[in-house]
Amino acid sequence: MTEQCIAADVVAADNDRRAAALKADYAALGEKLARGGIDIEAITQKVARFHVAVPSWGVGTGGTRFARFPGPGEPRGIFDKLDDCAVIHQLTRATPTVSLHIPWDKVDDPRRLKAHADALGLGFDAMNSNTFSDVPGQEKSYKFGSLSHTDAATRRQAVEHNIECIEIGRALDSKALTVWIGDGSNFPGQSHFTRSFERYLDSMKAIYGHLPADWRLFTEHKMYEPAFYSTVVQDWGTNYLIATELGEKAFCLVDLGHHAPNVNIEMIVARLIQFGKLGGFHFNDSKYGDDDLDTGSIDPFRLFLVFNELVDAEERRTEGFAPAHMIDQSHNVTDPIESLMRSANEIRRAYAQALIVDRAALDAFQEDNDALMASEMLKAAFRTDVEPILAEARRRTGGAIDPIAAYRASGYRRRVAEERPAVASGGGGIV
Ligand SMILES: [Mn+2]
Repeated sequence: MTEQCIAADVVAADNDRRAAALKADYAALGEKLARGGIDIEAITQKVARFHVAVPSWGVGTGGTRFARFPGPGEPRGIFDKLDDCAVIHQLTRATPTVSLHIPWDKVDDPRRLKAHADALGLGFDAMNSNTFSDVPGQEKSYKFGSLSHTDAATRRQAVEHNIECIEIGRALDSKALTVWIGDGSNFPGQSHFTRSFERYLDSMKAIYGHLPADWRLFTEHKMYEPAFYSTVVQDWGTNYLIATELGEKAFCLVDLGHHAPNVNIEMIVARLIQFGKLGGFHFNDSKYGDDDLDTGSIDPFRLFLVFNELVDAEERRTEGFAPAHMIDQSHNVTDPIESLMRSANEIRRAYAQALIVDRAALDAFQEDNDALMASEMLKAAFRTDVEPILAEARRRTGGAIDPIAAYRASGYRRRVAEERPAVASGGGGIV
């Protein structure tokens, strides 16, 4: 029996108040979609099966390099974080797995962590290593890099940390390791582009050699920050080279915030799918850089266009296509649980909208070079309000019709604020 963090009767009472309106809205949308030959039931079932992993670091309040303003009831450690993740899944039914970050989530006995997650009905997604900051007592510093460091002993320490992440992940039934490094340079001439990339590849090959047979290795590119002139894994091309050099278990992870403004991310996604190297996503949104804002809060059309490529690949039954979906956000001014619930719903919204694109018509307009109507096929799907599908998918699977309303009605944050004394820092996420 799964432990419920929010009383079932609170969710049921909130759902009861909304059920009649949802029924009417769902029927109306079903009728509208049926006129275009789309079966709403098929879409709802696919949406209900669509899951995205929540990052453990996302449930703590994030911060900027200027300040961090902690919220009430912040998780004190990974066990509290799992409780908060369970709330998100209980209400959205979209987030059954948690992505851990080591060393932030390191515990003496991973089996205790596994037991706690099992009791909450949660599993573990990709493990995330951290060689972009130092921990107390660490022998070598990562100030000038980690996997690409000029010093062999520092590189070895970073490799060993990643191997440790794999070992912890094995105990938790994780099946993937995500590697993002802060390595790079702040000044022209500071580091040798080719030699630093050679050192990085050698280190990654050592990590790859320890990857279990049924695991995948995700590498994440980022154009700048913390290094401001160059980064070793700067762009998707570099990322593709890495995945190709390492082998068939290595894939590219696309973090939506890790590109220059206006870069055509959906096309990058298409390219990686075409060559079998799309590992998955870190979903978030941004206006200027790696802003880590709530997914879909700034540019929901771009998110939809990414999902348009994913659904296209799904419907073409592209061989080996199984991207890992993860959220990667930093919440500075909202309740992280609310932001993550909203984000999970926005991701499902983009998926549902992409599912209702008339692909046969789109193909025909593309072949005919009818630019306006081809564009209109996408806009028509994007304009469709699919909220009744999302709400019905949640309702049918035991979630909340309106997760944020049910969450606020539950008083969960007030309750944990009493149980959890304020802490100075909680490993707010910036990866
Ligand atoms: Mn990321």
